[in-house]
Amino acid sequence: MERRSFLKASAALGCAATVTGCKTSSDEPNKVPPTPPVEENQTWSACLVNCGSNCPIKVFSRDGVITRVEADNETTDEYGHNHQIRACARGRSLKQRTYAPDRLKRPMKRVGKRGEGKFVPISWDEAASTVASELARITEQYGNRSILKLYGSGAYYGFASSNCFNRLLNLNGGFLNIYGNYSWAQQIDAAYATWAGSSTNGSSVVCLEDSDLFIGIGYNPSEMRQSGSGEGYDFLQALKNNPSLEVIMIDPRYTDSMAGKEDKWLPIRPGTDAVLAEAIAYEMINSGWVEQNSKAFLDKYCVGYDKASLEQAKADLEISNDSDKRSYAQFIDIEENYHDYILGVGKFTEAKTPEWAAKICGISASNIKQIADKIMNASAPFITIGAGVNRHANGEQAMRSCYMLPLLTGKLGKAGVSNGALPVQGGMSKAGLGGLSNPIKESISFYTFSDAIIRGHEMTGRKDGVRGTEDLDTPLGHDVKAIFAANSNALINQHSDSNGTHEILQLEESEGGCGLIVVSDCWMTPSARYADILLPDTTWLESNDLIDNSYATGLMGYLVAMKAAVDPLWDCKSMYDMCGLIAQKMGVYAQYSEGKDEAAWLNQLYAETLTKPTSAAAIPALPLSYEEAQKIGVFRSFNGTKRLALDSYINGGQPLRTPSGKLEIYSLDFAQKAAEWEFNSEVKGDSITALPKYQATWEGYEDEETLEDYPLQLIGYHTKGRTHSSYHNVPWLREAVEDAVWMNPQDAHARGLEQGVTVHVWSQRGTIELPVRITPRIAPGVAALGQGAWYQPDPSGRVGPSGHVIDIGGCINTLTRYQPSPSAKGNPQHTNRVQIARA
Ligand SMILES: Nc1nc2c(c(=O)[nH]1)N[C@H]1C(S)=C(S)[C@@H](COP(=O)(O)OP(=O)(O)OC[C@H]3O[C@@H](n4cnc5c(=O)[nH]c(N)nc54)[C@H](O)[C@@H]3O)O[C@H]1N2
Ligand SMILES: Nc1nc2c(c(=O)[nH]1)N[C@H]1C(S)=C(S)[C@@H](COP(=O)(O)OP(=O)(O)OC[C@H]3O[C@@H](n4cnc5c(=O)[nH]c(N)nc54)[C@H](O)[C@@H]3O)O[C@H]1N2
Ligand code: SF4
Ligand SMILES: [Mo]
Repeated sequence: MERRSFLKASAALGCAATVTGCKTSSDEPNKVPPTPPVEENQTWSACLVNCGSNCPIKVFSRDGVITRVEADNETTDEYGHNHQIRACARGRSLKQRTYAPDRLKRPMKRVGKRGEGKFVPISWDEAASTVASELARITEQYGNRSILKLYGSGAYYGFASSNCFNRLLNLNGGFLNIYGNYSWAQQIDAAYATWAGSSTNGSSVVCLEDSDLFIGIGYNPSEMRQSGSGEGYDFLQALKNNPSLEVIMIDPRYTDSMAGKEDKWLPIRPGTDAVLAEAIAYEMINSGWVEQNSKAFLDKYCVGYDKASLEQAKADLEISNDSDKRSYAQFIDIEENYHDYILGVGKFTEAKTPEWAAKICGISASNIKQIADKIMNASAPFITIGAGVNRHANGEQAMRSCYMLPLLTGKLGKAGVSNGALPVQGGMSKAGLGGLSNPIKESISFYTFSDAIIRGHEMTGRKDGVRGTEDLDTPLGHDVKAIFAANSNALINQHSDSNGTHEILQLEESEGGCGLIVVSDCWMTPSARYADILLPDTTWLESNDLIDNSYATGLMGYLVAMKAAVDPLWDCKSMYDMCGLIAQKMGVYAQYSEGKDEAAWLNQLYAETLTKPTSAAAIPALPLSYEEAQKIGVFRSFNGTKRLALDSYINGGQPLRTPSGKLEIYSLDFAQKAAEWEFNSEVKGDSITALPKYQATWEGYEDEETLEDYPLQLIGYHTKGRTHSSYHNVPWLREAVEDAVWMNPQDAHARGLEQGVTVHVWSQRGTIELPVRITPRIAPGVAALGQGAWYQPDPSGRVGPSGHVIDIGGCINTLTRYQPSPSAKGNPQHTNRVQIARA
């Protein structure tokens, strides 16, 4: 079907085919939503999960019981003006989630081993006293650097956020910081190396109007930005508004962002995007196109394209007044330039031809040549590289290699062109509760927390990426002894190697493990099972708060003044109140609360929000009092301004903050790290280079060590049925979006598998059990699994082919490896080799 007619057809189909936050009622204008019965009370809440949006939710309740929820159905719903911020299936299931049988109802303390899930209820008084006294003991015994606030992204509150824990821990003298995140660790590093800026500063999606070619590499906004006002919806509108835009998608999976909207899908082998990028570069350079068309751009704005460019950069650095800059000159090797590397000349021997690339990445040489031709012929190529590419063993280099493509076109700064980064987002902003300042300067990568439990004392900057120590060899000097995990399931479920993490978390303090694990959640998640003290939080529907549109809202900004639909259920307390109780026991309540209760804080934060520049354009206008705002609920502000990537550098003449001030093809920071850091030669691909280069890695396509026993590559993806592990415990969603491992018919038939049979998927680290979905939507040789299912080792102790107890929950992290990536020390969770067989 032609794309344009498909778009019409899909508009008519509405939501029926897929579970998306799409627009059914505007397609059925006569269908008016039911008027609530009079005795029902209606308030506004929101879905605060980490999907990039915070969709408003209408909550109906009667006699203190939530009766139903609705998505935003206000306004006349004109796109680009006041369109509705419709919640997806997840937000619409919030009543189920709020009343889920596994809600944490009262504070508890652990009585069994960590992970066993054996707890006894305790009073809030006991819970708060225990946390306060244990925190004091551990601080005294091991120091503040042994206390860690874990990464957690489960609730994007403004006020009752996990910052309440930061306040507590800072009032206790501080804690070990973490840097980076599971989403973008490697791409942040790559963007920093290339333009010393954000990895989300790509041109805004509306700029697609001016483009004639879109290339999405691992870019899937329709599934990962599902809000009715999110990037996914903007992307769909942009395609509709520019029917002549050619769309090429490169992804091992055929995603909903395609589903007929693409002109071409090129299934690529995971972890090999750098190979594809290099072969495209080869075509562009070898044909003489770069010399004729973009050489002047590369000379003026970039460092490292060829020998001359590096010679110039070295000379410039050597005469710099800034001694830091002068010291970078020593890391320049002029033979190590991109032109020679790609063509295989000078010190390099292998040309990066399409024929070479095809064998590795699985895309044919003729297709590679065709994409290269399209890029060269496009007047405004808009290239976007999604974070699926970064969540790999050497995601840093994969991202940097792909960022080369927009540079080579020489068209950056022109209308309709982007730089490869994720599209910049708009939005309104709100004031939130601050976490107070942390006097501790040392930080570790978010991802290395489990390692820091057992070897924090010896972790260094040179080997482990520890920051803030005196020098690269001064060890952190402390193991992690206390963990505070608030709205996080990263303690085990979302972290790599669940079975390995289990072993570490199970260690008692006397065995060299943690002395205190505090978990605050609303449900008995896999991570909650590892808590020593469990603190039950109120859910979003029980909360008063002030929230904005979160970080990937697309072009529609909004604020929601949330009002609790019902009182805190059971014996739950808001994060502000539970931390307040602990603060009392610590004797720091006055500093913690600054003399304010919830209402006083919300009034203050609301007043601060009123002064934000984005507040002026709110529709309707923001009233003076927070209480009034709660009655209205939702305030919107659409901003469709076209924002061009790197505009201020290319068109505004402002230098970049890279050491050279230019776009760095040859990264001076990477060159320095490559020279100074220590990498593990036993870990294939654990290395970095100044140039963006493809690295064959452990458990990558080319890894021979695992080829025989684990012939399939396995990637995770962010499924519509959950946000990470959030919403896993909602049966509606488990029915709506199947949790099954995707396999290509070729691979399934070779194993004698039929559709839907139960299979074992195993790696060197564990076995999971779940159904198989046989589908041509996944490349041959690759398996795919929605991440976030809950880790659940079979209580009967059945052992799988890997020799581990089978995870009947089907959590992908039972299979993933804990191996920090070379530079960012981030999570390589999409790099896995597995075998699959009938269970
Ligand atoms: N529905 C839903 N939405 C979400 C989330 C969720 O859990 N569920 N989580 C949110 C969060 S916190 C984040 S960080 C984002 C994550 O958003 P992304 O990082 O974009 O999501 P992924 O699904 O991991 O990867 C995107 C695509 O990359 C593909 N991919 C994987 N490996 C490769 C590769 O080597 N090469 C190429 N070319 N493609 C590859 C995957 O098949 C997938 O289609 O999503 C956010 N939105
Ligand atoms: N294999 C693999 N692993 C991955 C990924 C992948 O692609 N593949 N993606 C990674 C990415 S990008 C991310 S961002 C991380 C996300 O990892 P996490 O930040 O751990 O996100 P969630 O799994 O959503 O867990 C959030 C937790 O918050 C809890 N929660 C929700 N609302 C509230 C509340 O109001 N109060 C409290 N106290 N708790 C609440 C939820 O119940 C849940 O336990 O996962 C990473 N893990
Ligand atoms: S999961 Fe995201 S898109 Fe869905 S309702 Fe929640 S905030 Fe909106
Ligand atoms: Mo993420």
